[in-house]
Amino acid sequence: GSKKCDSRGALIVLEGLDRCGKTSQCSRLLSSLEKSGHAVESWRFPDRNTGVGQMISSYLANDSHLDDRAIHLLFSANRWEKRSLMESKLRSGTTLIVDRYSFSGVAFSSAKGLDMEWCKAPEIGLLAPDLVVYLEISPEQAAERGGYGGERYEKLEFQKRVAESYKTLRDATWKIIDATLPIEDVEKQLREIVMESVLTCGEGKPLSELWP
Ligand code: NYM
Repeated sequence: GSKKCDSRGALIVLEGLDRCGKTSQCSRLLSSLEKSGHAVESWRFPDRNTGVGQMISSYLANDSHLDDRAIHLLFSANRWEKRSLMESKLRSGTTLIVDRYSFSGVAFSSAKGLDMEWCKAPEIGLLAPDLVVYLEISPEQAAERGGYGGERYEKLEFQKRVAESYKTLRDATWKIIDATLPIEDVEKQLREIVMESVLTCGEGKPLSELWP
């Protein structure tokens, strides 16, 4: 018979509080995977380049006001509008490193007091990541790092609640890295964890959907 081997790229998600160092780690990881010859792209949510993304961006800049549930659904829609491209990239063998995903959606909105199950519902059916890496830092330490950019949510009291939400959300499959370690050490740990996941997906691990 025909042995099925659907080699594909890995869906890697990085999560964490604002100022945890996710964005620099994503770009370091991208160049290191590129250097070793992997097909890889770096994505981020919110993707501010789409129409929905522009509404989100103006909300985050405090240029517009939106109902908490309305903005939550826009963040989700912003992932839905990228879902089919995401799937075709993965199936064609490209690994995606994604800076924030549904977990940010749930953690930030539930930190406002919205019910967590309600927050999770619109994410059902999006692609499930093969790996979630949480860059852990206390809200206090994150706040000390060169200050926040002044966007909505970038306040110590709010970040404390986001940290609590992340704690509720995370499960045994998440990999936690101490984000207060030197940047090179975080990079090295991250690369090792990611390579393992890339390998498994290359061997034909099936794609699945949220919430597993
Ligand atoms: N954020 C991000 C949400 O509230 N919900 C989401 O679904 C996503 C993806 O947007 N403070 C928040 C977290 C951040 C803010 O993200 C902008 P970034 O990574 O700073 O561009």
